Amino acid sequence: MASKGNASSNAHLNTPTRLTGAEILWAALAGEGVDTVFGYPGGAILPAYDALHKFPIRHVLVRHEQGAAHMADGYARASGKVGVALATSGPGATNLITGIATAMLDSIPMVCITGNVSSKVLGTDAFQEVDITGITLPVTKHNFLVSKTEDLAHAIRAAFQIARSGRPGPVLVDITKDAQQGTAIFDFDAAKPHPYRPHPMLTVEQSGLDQAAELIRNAKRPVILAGHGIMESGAMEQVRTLAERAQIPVALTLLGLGGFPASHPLNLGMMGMHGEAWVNHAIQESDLLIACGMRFDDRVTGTLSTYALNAKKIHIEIDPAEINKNVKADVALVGDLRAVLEDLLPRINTRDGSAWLKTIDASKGAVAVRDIKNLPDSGHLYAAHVMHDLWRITGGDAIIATDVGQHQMWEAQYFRHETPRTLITSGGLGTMGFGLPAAIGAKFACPDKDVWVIAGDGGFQMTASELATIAQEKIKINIAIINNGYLGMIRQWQEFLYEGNYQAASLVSPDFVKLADAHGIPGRAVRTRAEVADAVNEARSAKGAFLLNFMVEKEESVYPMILPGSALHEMMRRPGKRPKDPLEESAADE
Ligand SMILES: Cc1cc2nc3c(=O)[nH]c(=O)nc-3n(C[C@H](O)[C@H](O)[C@H](O)COP(=O)(O)OP(=O)(O)OC[C@H]3O[C@@H](n4cnc5c(N)ncnc54)[C@H](O)[C@@H]3O)c2cc1C
Ligand SMILES: Cc1ncc(C[n+]2csc(CCOP(=O)(O)OP(=O)(O)O)c2C)c(N)n1
Ligand SMILES: [Mg+2]
Repeated sequence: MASKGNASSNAHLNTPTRLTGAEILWAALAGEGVDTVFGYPGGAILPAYDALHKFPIRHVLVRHEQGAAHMADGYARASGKVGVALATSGPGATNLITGIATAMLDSIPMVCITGNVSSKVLGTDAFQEVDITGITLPVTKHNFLVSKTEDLAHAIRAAFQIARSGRPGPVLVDITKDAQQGTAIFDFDAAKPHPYRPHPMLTVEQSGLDQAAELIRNAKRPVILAGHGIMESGAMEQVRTLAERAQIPVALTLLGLGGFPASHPLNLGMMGMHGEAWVNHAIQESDLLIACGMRFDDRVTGTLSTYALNAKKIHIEIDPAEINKNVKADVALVGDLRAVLEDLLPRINTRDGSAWLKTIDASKGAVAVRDIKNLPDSGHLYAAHVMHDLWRITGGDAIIATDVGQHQMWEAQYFRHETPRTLITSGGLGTMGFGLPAAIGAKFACPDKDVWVIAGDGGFQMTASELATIAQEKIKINIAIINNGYLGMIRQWQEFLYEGNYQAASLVSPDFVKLADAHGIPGRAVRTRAEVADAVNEARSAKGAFLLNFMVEKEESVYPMILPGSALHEMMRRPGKRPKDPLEESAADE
């Protein structure tokens, strides 16, 4: 069972009291609203663990510190709150790094606490000493080395403020052992950091808003590019109002999925490398792109020199460094998306967008038939069928954490996300091994939600040790392994770009059902399309965690695909005959 402390210790928050550094750490975390931390002990952090039982915080013992970081990340993505991971010095701290970098690339608010050797021996290559603040400098939004007990409360409070303010990101607080053991007066209120002051460039000029409104008024073929910033800003309503009032279709990034309802008539679907063909065509033909909290990642733009050449660009973005980084903005509105849109909306009148919407609709018929409908139901099982059934059976009302690879793209294509924070996926770093621990973090954040992890047979093995965490914590997570016997995305690239020279792509795996069983988690292998729905229902109705091992087609590829170096509209389509009827791609048996 998770350790859980004594709720009465929160009293420290009201009255300045002399405490040890270890106690100050927990008291400050509790004061910041932390209820759960994910961690792994070791010598340099043991003083902190020694004080844990006095505080109302649940500690989840992970099996590898990478898991702790991904759990904190999954917790943050699912809840919108700051996730917290804890590790010892040296190898404990370095094991966190992949998880920290994953959070950094996707702007996730997270605080990682590490212990370090005593301040007197810092820099002497003491046992398990690494310069973790030096190592994590490029992958944290900020980090602190605390070597005096009296500095600790302020560092923790500042870490939370930095992690969650402006463009969110991970912050590391490294605390020497003597700083944990010493004492100081803990005064929570006095440790409050200076109020967050937005970057001086974060002021939107009235003239910028007027120009943006003018561009929208005059546009004939506008497209909203909806990104992860919608979730981070809580701007779902404002984006929807803009789209509906001005009748502008909405294309989403991978991390934007859920920010605008999939079922909304103005939702075009995902853009980019594995996005919908009609979405990418619409972007290329557009005369105005309105980028809302997205950063024109290379997976989104294809070759920049050919990207949306006829479109003016309005870029609404909180981080000035993103403006003109990849794509030049004609109008840059630098600020919080929700606040900017609230200022912009009074300037937006209703527009008739029907001609452009009709054009896009027609292009769907011509070029964009989702392939699944045409896959023969010949007893073979395709990942798309699994995603579709999962979506249909859950009614879309589930949190899905994915791993990285083909299955991640199929999830994005076939599971329709209606609401924000229901897709938890590593976009920028593309970290294999993310899915299972991220799902655990999401379950702690949203215990009443149906939480699924969808992982490949490769990535699942990177952090499969966290099955033991699920067992120990007795949490209900449904695990779907899309088992194609390959590092599928690698196989696909080798098929398309390396003349089918499959090297290090084929994968021998353990029997995942037996592996789950060894952890006391029941499971079942699924081999045909006809079994999928029953298996999904069995997993959902099981009391505890359940693992489904979907034995899917081995050499299936994700389409469409923009090959590296190609323009957004030069998508590789599934070879073979094109069906006549447009859209409504469905994996349901016809
Ligand atoms: C195998 C693989 C394939 C992929 N294929 C695709 C693909 O086909 N299509 C695709 O879209 N992606 C794809 N990705 C993901 C891609 O790499 C990027 O992670 C993704 O496109 C980034 O989306 P984003 O810009 O919306 O989010 P982020 O990278 O999180 O950027 C969000 C932006 O919003 C800003 N922001 C944050 N808060 C606010 C706020 N309050 N107000 C305003 N702005 C704010 C941030 O500063 C940042 O610039 C793929 C990833 C993998 C691993
Ligand atoms: C930690 C890490 N190592 C390597 C990669 C490169 N990579 C991207 S996708 C992929 C294959 C994933 O295979 P699997 O987990 O089986 O998923 P599939 O593509 O088959 O659905 C690899 C190796 C990565 N993204 N992350
Ligand atoms: Mg695989």
